[in-house]
Amino acid sequence: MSAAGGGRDCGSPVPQRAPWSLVAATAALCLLSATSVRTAAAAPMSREEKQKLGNQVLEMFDHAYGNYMEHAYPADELMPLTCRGRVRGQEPSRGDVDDALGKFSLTLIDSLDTLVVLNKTKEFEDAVRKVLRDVNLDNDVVVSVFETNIRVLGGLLGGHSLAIMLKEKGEYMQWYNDELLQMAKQLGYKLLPAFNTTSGLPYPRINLKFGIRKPEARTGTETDTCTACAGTLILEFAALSRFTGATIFEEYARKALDFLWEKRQRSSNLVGVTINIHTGDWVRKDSGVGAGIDSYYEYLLKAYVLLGDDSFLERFNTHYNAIMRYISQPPLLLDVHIHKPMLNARTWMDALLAFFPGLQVLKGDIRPAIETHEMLYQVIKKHNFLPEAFTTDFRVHWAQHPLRPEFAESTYFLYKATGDPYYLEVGKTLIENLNKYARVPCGFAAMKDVRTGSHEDRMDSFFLAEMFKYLYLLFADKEDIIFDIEDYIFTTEAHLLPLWLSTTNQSISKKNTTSEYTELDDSNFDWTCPNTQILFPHDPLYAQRIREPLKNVVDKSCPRGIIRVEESFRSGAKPPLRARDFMATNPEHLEILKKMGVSLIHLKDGRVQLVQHAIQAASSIDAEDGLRFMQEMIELSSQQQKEQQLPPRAVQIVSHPFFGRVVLTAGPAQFGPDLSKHKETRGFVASSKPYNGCSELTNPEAVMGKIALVQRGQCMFAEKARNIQNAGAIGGIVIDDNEGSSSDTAPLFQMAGDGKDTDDIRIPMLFLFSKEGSIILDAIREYEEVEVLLSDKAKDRDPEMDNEEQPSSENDSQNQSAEQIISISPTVDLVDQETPEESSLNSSPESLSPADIEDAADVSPPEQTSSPTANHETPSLDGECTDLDNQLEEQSETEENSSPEVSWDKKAQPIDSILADWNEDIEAFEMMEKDEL
Ligand code: DMJ
Repeated sequence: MSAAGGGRDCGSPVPQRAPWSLVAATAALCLLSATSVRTAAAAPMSREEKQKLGNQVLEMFDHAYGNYMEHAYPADELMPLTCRGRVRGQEPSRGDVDDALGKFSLTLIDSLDTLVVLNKTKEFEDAVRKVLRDVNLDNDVVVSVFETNIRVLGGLLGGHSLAIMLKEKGEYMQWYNDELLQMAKQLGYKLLPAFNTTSGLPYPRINLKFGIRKPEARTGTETDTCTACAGTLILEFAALSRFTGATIFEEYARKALDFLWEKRQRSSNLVGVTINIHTGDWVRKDSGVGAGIDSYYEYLLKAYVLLGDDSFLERFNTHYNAIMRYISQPPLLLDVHIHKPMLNARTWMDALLAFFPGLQVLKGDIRPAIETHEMLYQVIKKHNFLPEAFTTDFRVHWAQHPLRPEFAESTYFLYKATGDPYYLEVGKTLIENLNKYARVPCGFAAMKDVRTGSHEDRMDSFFLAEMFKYLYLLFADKEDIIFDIEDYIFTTEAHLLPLWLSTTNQSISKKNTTSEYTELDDSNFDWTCPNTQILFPHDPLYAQRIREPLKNVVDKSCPRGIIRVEESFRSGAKPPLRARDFMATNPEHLEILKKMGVSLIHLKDGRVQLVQHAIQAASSIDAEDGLRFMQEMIELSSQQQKEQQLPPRAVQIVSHPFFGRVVLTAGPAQFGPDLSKHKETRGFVASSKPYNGCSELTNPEAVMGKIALVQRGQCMFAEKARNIQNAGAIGGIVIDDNEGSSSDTAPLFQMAGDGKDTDDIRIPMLFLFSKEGSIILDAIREYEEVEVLLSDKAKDRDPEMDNEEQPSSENDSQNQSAEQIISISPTVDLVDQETPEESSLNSSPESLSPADIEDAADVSPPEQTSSPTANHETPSLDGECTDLDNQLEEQSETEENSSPEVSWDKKAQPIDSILADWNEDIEAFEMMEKDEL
């Protein structure tokens, strides 16, 4: 079925279920006629250029997939920095994120249908044979039910869908006899025991071999799961049922969805982030469209499209109205509390919500989709990638970026809906950034820190399943794809399921239709497709006009508060006191605090501590304001702590064959020159003798003019620095002696001084964990001459990098190195530490169990006690615009100007305040990990 011939009569009410199998159900649903509209704002892209970009995507896919197959397969994922497979149990655990790895060649399965979309039919045929020959689904491994469903079950079903399509065409896959489907069914049965709860919500994890509960299973004691984890099953499970005729899968997935719907917060119609699978109580009552919830909404709308069941559309529309009412604050999408939806729950957004504009296209709500997408694009332009989380004033909140596809997905759907070539340019930027910053000799590496450009030894399977599909489709014309993409719907992992399933084995939906929906009023049935004539009324500049007012939204942004203006003024009352405006010396503020039940305790060290007793508030409204004030203060305090930390640094390997492509995350030193102030140092590396650098070097000739490598331990960092400096080294890298340690799994820290004056240390020193250090040591073994750049962020890659086959001559490199050695002037950096060798840079959330932490912000009246500690000074956010270009620089300046106590001495801070500061990040981080961020 072609898009143009799509069956639905967009624009006229269709009160019965539409024959969805006839409807173009890619996310461009009902909007495809708009593709003929071309805006004048962005110059149209020629067919040649589109083809060139499409070919570039193919080459990039080959680089990623080829390296996986060559160096990692049959392992689940490629580790692109060390060029080997990630085998669970053989690498240090990364926590929940490893639950996607089931020793089932995850990346191969997740890539199956991408091969067909990219027209690599021969490779697809080979890949299917490999899956059938090599993959074992019966491993004694505990895996995430959610991840296994979307990546593996979805991957097998997507592979099956395209295998039967190819077979029917008569050229490829003639031998295929539903073998992938049989594997999918086997896997489906393996997942079913997870649903053995009274609620019908699945346990979050399952042992592939032993299921749940049995002692050997090592799982089944969990009480909570995320909403997306329980609500993102219906497409794969229904497809499995309809393909095989085994109704049980669709039944189970429907039951879980019915339960979530039943538990929605009835006045706001929102759902929380985590739910108790036994009681159905919301465990986390914050609600957004990103981590933990995202694909629940996606699956409601897509289940309607795939299965044609009205109840799913009704539910989706109900939630969507709530989202647009409370969460959407264009161009932002901000989490709120389900019970108090006018209250924002945080001041930052996570990267997963970047899929939402794509979903809005499917819904047909283009304007907010354009707005949010534009905002996200500007954040990307600032940092090259979308940081894992960023604040409402667009500063980096969590700096990593695991090559997520969501933004590319939304870009593709917006292009389909608007035909605006602007979105092709956006795609081109994504391609350029991936090649420039993430491409390494052995694949593409996730960004460890978008600010420094450092890498993580990780290439997630979704990068192949989704990113390349969306980028390729963005530039492809109809004839570039060997089948009609509009006959399929994309799952959340971009696997393709055929729309004809809507008319196959429908008995299940009939059997399970509940009568509950009659209670809802008709306005929830948004039956009609948006009329593209109205959406784009002969106006080729439609999208451009929506983007225009937002064009500087990131650059010109001032820090935002977390309370909405309209709410503050709703009652005509004076807006409540904002944490960022609070001054402990302002008598009016103190009065307001008192009314809100917040008392101020002056600590001996000059700071103040805030404690709230809701029961002491003048009224329940004041108590609520107090609660909100405390939440703001906790966020502010946590933000300030982050800003007061030294950001991580980068060690970039610039010599052949790396040419700047491999960037390692390094811990900074509190002494030596400040690398953020254009003091980067470039030089060849040499090991010190003794390797611990704790005494005068016996090989000064080897380290002279070079960057000396020393091993951690046995003496102070500053002592090592002095010894290598005396031997003539121009910089130093301390490598952790703790074998196997890695910045992937351990919190980075900064190297402290030795309690004495460290002004005499004039060379930069950086710290690498053992795994990152061994990348340099391995390179020395293999290439002897290894040159690195020590800096605050990765610099543009060398021109040689463009020709990886052409190693630069040794002399050239040496000349470059000589030219680029920066003269080092003495700088006084930061403060002495009481701590003997190191101080923590990160709060090390891993070391704290969430159960140990009281959630100060969540304690309910009447006896709420929250105690963030604030400085006497008004927080520096006051009305000033932060120039993001200078953000890191400003950050360093703040560090230099800040008092030691404020910057470093966490010991002086009350423990509950620190815990409260950490708590939100820990919770959200864990949640994101669980949700496979
Ligand atoms: C993918 O596995 C899926 O898109 C999922 O729904 C969310 N996260 C990842 C990619 O970021």
